[in-house]
Amino acid sequence: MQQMLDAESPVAAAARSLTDEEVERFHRDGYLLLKGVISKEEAERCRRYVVGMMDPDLTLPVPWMARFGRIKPLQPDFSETFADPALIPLFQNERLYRAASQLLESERLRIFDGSLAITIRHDVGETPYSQPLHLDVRVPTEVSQFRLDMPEMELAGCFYLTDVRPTGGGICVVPGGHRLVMEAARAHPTGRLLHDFWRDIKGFPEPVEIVAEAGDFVLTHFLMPHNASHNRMPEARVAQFLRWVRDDHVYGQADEVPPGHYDAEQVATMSPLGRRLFGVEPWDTGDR
Ligand SMILES: O=C(O)CCC(=O)C(=O)O
Ligand SMILES: [Fe+2]
Repeated sequence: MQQMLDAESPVAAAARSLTDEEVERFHRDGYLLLKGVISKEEAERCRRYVVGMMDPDLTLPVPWMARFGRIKPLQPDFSETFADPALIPLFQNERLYRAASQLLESERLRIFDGSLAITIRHDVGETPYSQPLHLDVRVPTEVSQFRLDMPEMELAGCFYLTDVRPTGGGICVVPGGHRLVMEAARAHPTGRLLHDFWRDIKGFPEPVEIVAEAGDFVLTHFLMPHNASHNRMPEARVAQFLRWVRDDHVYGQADEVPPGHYDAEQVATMSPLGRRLFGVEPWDTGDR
């Protein structure tokens, strides 16, 4: 039994997947474009699955949102996570896990988010963007200041499941913007509260759209100001969003998962690494 656990241990397989140069670039720019994290075929399989969630008559279920051509599937309880068995391979991608481990400086990570977006063409709007520049962070709004340490940190990002050409609805980031956020927050006693709790950031440099291909992953620092561009292109952009924290995350994201939270089919699709990332199994089983 012990041997079986050892053989299955995701940690034994965990090695660096980013070069020193990439780690340096991540710290400098606050993001990295990782090319070909999944194959084009796998991206296409996932794209079809996500687009297939839409009713053929284009009825959008009541909880779903549609803003400026950006269609966001939501669960009946308005939660945004889609850990469907067909999409679980994206969550437990080994190369991404290793990159996240390097940047979060721990092998004991938890994964979450799993939200989806289908961005269809949108022909109007004065700015190139469909959202204000913002942060999405787990730091509660009751907390007045960021800690700026590893147990607070999150990594974020998205899989492109379609090729994204310029003005094709891509995610937009401010190169080095995470450092501007840290500077601004540090200089203010209630740094968490600035810019309407960082939901509407004003006065920052213009974000740049990430142009990339199906199967690429855009990895971002959690303090990276970002938004999405309007899709002015004929093709829909399809993306899946993921986030990682360490298992000592201070704001509860790595809390225990209640038994039965994931059904048997979901658990059966999870790899040993996946079961730990989803919190179905604790990190301290097996030989580490
Ligand atoms: O669609 C995107 O690429 C980014 C969307 C985003 O940042 C958000 O909805 O919070
Ligand atoms: Fe966002």
